Amino acid sequence: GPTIYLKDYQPFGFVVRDVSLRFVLHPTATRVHSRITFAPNPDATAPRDFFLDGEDLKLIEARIDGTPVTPEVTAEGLRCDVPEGEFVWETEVEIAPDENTALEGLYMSNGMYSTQCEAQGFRKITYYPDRPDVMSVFTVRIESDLPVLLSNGNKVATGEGFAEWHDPWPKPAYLFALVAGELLNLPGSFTTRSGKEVELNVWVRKGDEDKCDFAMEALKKSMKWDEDVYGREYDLDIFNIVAVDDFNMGAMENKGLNIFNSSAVLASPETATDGNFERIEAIIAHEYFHNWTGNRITCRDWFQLCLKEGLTVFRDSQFTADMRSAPVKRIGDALDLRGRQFREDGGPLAHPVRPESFKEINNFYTATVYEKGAEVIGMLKRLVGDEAYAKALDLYFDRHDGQACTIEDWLKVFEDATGRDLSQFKLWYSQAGTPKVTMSEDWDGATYTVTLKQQVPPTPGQPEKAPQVIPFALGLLDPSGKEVQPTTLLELTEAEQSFTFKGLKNRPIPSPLRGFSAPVILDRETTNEERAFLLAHDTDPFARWEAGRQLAKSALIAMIDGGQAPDAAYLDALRQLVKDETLDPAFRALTMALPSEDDLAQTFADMGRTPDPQAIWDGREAMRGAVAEVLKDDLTLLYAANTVTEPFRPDAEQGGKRSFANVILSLMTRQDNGDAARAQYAAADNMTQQLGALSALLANDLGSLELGAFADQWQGERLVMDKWFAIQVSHARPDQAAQVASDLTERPDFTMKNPNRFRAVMGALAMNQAGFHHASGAGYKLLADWLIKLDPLNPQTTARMCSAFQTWRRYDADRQGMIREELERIAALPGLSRDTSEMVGRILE
Ligand code: BAL
Ligand code: ZN
Repeated sequence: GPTIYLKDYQPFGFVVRDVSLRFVLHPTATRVHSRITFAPNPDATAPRDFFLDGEDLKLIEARIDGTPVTPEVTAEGLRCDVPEGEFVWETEVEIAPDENTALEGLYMSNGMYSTQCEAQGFRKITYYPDRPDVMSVFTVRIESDLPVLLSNGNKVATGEGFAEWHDPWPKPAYLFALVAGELLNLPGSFTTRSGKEVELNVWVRKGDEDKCDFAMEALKKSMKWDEDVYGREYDLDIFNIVAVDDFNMGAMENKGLNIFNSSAVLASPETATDGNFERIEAIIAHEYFHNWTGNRITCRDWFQLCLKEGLTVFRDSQFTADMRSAPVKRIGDALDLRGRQFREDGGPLAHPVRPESFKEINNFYTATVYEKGAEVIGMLKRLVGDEAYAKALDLYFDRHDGQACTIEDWLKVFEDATGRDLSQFKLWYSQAGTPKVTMSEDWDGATYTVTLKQQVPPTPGQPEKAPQVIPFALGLLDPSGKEVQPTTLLELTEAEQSFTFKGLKNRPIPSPLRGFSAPVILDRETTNEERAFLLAHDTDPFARWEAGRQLAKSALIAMIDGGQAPDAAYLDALRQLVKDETLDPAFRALTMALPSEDDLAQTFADMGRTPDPQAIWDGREAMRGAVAEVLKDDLTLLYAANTVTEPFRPDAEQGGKRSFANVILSLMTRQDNGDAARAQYAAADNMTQQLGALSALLANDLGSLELGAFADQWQGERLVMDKWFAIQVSHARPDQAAQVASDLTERPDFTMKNPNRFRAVMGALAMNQAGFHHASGAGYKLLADWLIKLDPLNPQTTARMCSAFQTWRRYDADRQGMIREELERIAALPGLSRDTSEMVGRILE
């Protein structure tokens, strides 16, 4: 397919005055009538070309001002001669939602109709200028015998077999949505700060109505938070959320009608873990926040995706930090960024936060656009300060409400609000790659000097990089552990820069990159003594956790690499920390978690070494055994102290205790042959404890009885069964992982048509690093086999899962050869989707 470039952007030749759609729903022959008023666009620069996007549509008829016309129709759309001035365009097309397995456009899922239009799904519904800078007011009439018929905006009419909706806010087609089905609603209401009453609904399939309360509460909290913190009020009479089982992403922010993957809505204590609850709260907030950052102000073109996604992720992370624990959230975000975004940034799929070209935009809903995009906003806020940030955001909403904008517009409001020149800062949007910051120090007895050097590595298509603006937060401790320099923001703008601190009595111990103040890799020579010191004394929770992590990593590397015994200093520091009652249990749980296999593999690669997945797996196992041994006299007490006895609440306090108790339980299981885990499993009245116990058992090759009981208990609950599928693959031993995954695909309840179920097995396989990268190559082959099967049905999910192969060049020649073979096998498939073809091509390049 052709490559599309940011530099080629041209406005559309026409404006859309209004859109009126009529759907006559039928599983295999839905009729879509459109009536659209077009007028010449005065801002258009090129000659006007009336081309409307359209894919997989059967054109029944087209009219201009009531007169039938015969457009030239291709696989991508249609072109037609049109009058000079304003005109009314009408079409009738036929589509087959039941045959739409790509889950893009209008499709059916378990008997209900649903849509997914972002990025370019609306063109599978009708002919339209399917681009975000074409905005219009939509009126939608749905005709069907199904009882619940929903679309965007406010409901204006309803009767036997039909409903009509009108959305007064001009929007791009990607925000269009339609839902029809036999659904039940949990109703609610919210009164906005100006006193407007908004009707709220969470719509679900029968049987799921008892799992909506948490989502409803999360929605209300989000609405309130956006008023309190950003001054943003909701702008329609009604806000609907719908849960759909078959969905490619987490959720979608369609105006007034958010559509969610059911895994991102449905929760009860019995069926959802604390992690699920937190994720649901964050996604509900994210989609709701899009109403202003995405919908009221949208993107001019898809290259600007980070304009809405980076900002909205940043907003939802602020929300979570406010609702839960800010330090725990920040550590989680750093883990996620390093695990997913740094990986992407360091490999063949690296691209700037604002990409400059693509073949398939669906491939750019990435950790870089989303999570690094959010980090960039966090840095901006840190650099200008909270007050200036708030001022700039107010200006953004004032100036650009109702517009389709660019990153230039975004940065201009910050420049205008603060007087700051952001031209160098803008490199964060255009240069790919994770900057490496090398820190060195000097102490002359009176002055402490910190020298920072930055280097942005070459990435595909970008061999040379310029220095970026890096906000580097630093604190200093004296040798007694007292903080002698509170957190100070150093602004690194040059390739190399020094910063001095005077008036110190002793050489200080630095606490660098506090709060993970920039998404960079810090390179600094240090000692394990110093790491242990920071782990014991640092006042900054992120830096403290980071010190522990570095200590763990260094101990693990020494074990894996040099066959050394587990580092006694690390084990001792850990023992102090886990027993420190002043520390949040969630923080202690995070500090006990070992660096992931993938993280260790990358660490070896960064040292210029070839990682051995099996050795890494063995090393982590040995370390867990050593930790269990050193804590063995403390485990029972720690477990008891962190066992929640009050009724279940899905909040940070209880969740933190449960997560810590589960970590302790997994260590106890190494010592007691599974007694404590079996007891927890039997007594559990919530999924966090049930799954935690099952996981502890499986990790120790115990728990086959519980695994069977779990399936019997939960066979009717799709989302819980997804966990059952995934946990077996995650805990399979390296030489068995591919076989376990393969066996699961033989079950009647495995289906690749449901992305959640597919990911539960294949995603878990890709995450089981030692299993996926097992020397037999069975993991590679199994994943490729299934990607080949899935691609004709669902290109989006297939393409996304290809990223499992993105780290392939860090491995040895045998593994690289096997992976190349699989990638080439996929690439050679006749009729391979544009999505998968682009991904495989980039990975192989
Ligand atoms: N806009 C796609 C889903 C999301 O980021 O909210
Ligand atoms: Zn989003």
